[in-house]
Parts: sequence; structure tokens; C-alpha cells
Amino acid sequence: MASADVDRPKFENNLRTLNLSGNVGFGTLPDQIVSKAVQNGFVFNILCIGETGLGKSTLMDSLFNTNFESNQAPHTLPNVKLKAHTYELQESNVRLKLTIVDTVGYGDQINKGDSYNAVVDYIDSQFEAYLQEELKIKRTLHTYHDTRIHVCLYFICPTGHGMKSLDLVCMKQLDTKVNIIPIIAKADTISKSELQKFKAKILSELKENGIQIYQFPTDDETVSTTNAAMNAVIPFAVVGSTEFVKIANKMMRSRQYPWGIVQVENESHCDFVKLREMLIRTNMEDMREKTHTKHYEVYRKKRLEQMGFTDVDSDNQPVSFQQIFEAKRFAHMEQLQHDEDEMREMFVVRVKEKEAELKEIERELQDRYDKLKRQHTEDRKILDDNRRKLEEDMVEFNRRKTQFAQMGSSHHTLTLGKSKRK
Ligand SMILES: Nc1nc2c(ncn2[C@@H]2O[C@H](COP(=O)(O)OP(=O)(O)OP(=O)(O)O)[C@@H](O)[C@H]2O)c(=O)[nH]1
Ligand SMILES: [Mg+2]
Repeated sequence: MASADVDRPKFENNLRTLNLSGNVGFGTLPDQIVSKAVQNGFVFNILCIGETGLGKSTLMDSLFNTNFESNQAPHTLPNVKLKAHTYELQESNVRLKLTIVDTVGYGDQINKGDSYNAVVDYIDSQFEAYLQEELKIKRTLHTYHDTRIHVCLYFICPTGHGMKSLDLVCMKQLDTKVNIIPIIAKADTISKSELQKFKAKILSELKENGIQIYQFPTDDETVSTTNAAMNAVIPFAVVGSTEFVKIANKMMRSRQYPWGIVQVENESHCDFVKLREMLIRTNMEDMREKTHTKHYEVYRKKRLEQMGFTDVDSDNQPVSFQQIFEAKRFAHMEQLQHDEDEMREMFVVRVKEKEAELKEIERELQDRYDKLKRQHTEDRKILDDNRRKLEEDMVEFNRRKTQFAQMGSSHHTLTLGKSKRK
């Protein structure tokens, strides 16, 4: 039985270090992991947040050196939508299931709150879907398509004047949910000296607003120097293009202007290569891991607490899942019983009320019946009296009629007045 006070062997105290006399084979474990991971393939999900027409799709095409065939968004949408497209990419024998989520209509609404709410809801619902899969009895996490966002590329408008309030509010809402990498879009539209000031302004605004952006990890010594250097380059100033120009006999992804050519992959022109290096080549796994161990963990904790689960009771003593479940079941049954009793009481009261109402109606009806009966008896009496009177009048009439008739035939003396009845 699962319980918080389950006896666990004290491994730590019995831990002994032993030397092997020969090769056993578990040294191949890392290779086994690599081979298994390669076999399963990898999943990576990018969220691009940025105003309409800021170069999101072009940058994605440039980063993955392909054409994702996206459509232009209109500026007239009533609310922000998030559109996800999943692609299967392959490089040597490594398969990558890449999902690019794009904000459509971001920043085009009058009420800016509507813009970031859609993004927050999207990120949360991906966490929720994963949590629901995890909580299933029959779960299939190894084949489950994990749609949680691993990185959010936040496209900042190259105004040179700092960020818009929508950018700050949105990033503040998202910094505990996702790894944010801020990037300056269309950096070819901003001059070199302005760019440095703009970057400094962005960083100070992020700091002022307490926004935690993703930092490339510096704990792994193989990449710590590069990552530390790249952390200093954030926010990356990028240029994207779908056009190629022949430079030194090589077709280069570039933007051609009347005054010159901006090469996307030229490090003295923009930070595109640095971003690609960091995002895809060096830190993709770190972002995947941080999403699971940091951001998802926060969401999971919050949701399980909302459901009433906890690791310790009110006295700070550890409690097991089962104990909490039983306690919740007990509380639920009690609540059910309480509701049932309440309903029964209510039913009895209602029945009594209805009974009293019916009795009142019955009494009223009886009164009316009695009244009508009385009325009927009186009417009948009057009618009987009238009838009797009429009968008497008829008898009198007939008598007089006979008298007249007799008078006419025998000239008898006419008797005036009523005959006295005996
Ligand atoms: N100057 C400059 N223009 C760019 C850059 N990247 C893209 N563009 C241009 O900006 C326009 C919009 O680019 P898209 O990539 O469609 O922008 P988007 O953010 O995906 O737009 P929606 O999906 O419609 O919101 C196109 O004309 C691109 O050629 C860039 O780095 N610099
Ligand atoms: Mg687009």
C-alpha cells in the first residue's frame, strides 16, 4: 500500500564503492541512450510572437533553411489567433518533429490585453494536455506528441526607442511559463551605433520590469564560454530573407538594396548566425529540458494544488497521494450526504407547504360550496312560495271563471269578492 511513511531502505548509509575486475559493459549506457533517442526522434516547438509583418515567417525559413510556405496575415483581425504547423525534418539520421506556432494579428487590436491573453492560454493549454496525459492510468507518453512550447522568440519592433508596453506586459506574463529569447526584428533597418543603444535600452527595460528571459546555461564547461559570450549578445539583432544573391561565387541568403547587400549569415551584418547557433546547435536540448523541469513543473504544481493535492499536511507531515485521495473521497462523500440531507429536508418543507396550500384551497372551495348551497335553498324556497301563490291564483281564477260561466247561463246573483276557502 502506498503511504507517506512507507519504509525505504537506507541506501545512502550502505553505499559502498567497489572496483570492477574487468569490463562489464554498462559503459555503453550513454551510447544506448543516444541510439534510443535517435530512434525515437526529437520534438521541438517554437513560438514566434511579434506584430504582423515583422518578419517572423521569413526568419523561420532562414533559420531552418527551407520554405515553410506561410501566408501573410491581415491587420484587420478582431482577435489574436495562434496557428501551429508541424513539420518533419531530417538531418543525417536525426529526425526532428518541428512545430512552429505563429501569432496571427498580434498587436493589431485596440485592447492590447486581448493580444497576450491568447498566447498565455495557448501555452497553458499545451501544459494542461500534457498533464492530462501524464495523469491517465493508461498513458502513452513515449508516443505522445508533446506540444509544450520549448522556446518563445519574441520579435521586437526595430524602433530604436525601447519596447512597447505590450511587449513588456506580454513578456512579464510569459516569463514563468516559457523560455523567452528576445530578438530585434529587421535589424537591417537600424544603424550600428543605434543598435547598441537600443540593445542596452531593451535590457534595462527588461530589468526594470523584472522580466526573466532565458539565459544560455554556463554550467556545462564545453559550452560555458560560448554561452556566456552569447548571453551578452541578447537581444539578438536578426535579419531574415528568402532571397539568395551570388557573392564570391556562392549563393548567399541576403537582402539586396540599391546601396548594398545585407547578408543574413554574415556575422558583421547581424546576429542571425549567433541565434541559429544558440537556438539549434548548442542549446536546443537545454530548452527542451528547462521546459519540462522548470516551466512545466511550476504549472503542474499549481494545477495539482488546485485539485487539492499536497505533499505535506497541515502539521507539515508528509502525506501520500493515497491518503489525500482517501481524505478527499471522504470529504466528497460527506458533502454528498450533506447535500442529500439538505435536499430531503427541502423536499419535506416543500411538500408541507404544498399540503397547506391545497388545504387552504379545499377550505375555500368548501366555503363556496356551502354558500352556493345556502343560496340554492333560499332560491328554491322563494320559488316554491311563488309557485304556491301562482297555484292559488290559478285556483281562484278558475273558480271565478266557473262562476262567470254559471252567471251567464242561469242569471244567478253575481257573488263579488273572493270565496271563502274552508
Ligand atoms: N528589412 C527587412 N525586411 C524583412 C526582414 N524579414 C522579413 N522582411 C520583410 O517583411 C515582410 C513581412 O515578412 P514576413 O516574414 O511575412 O512577416 P511575418 O511576421 O511572418 O508576417 P505575418 O505572418 O503576416 O504577421 C516581407 O516583405 C519580408 O520580406 C528583415 O529582416 N528585414
Ligand atoms: Mg508570417
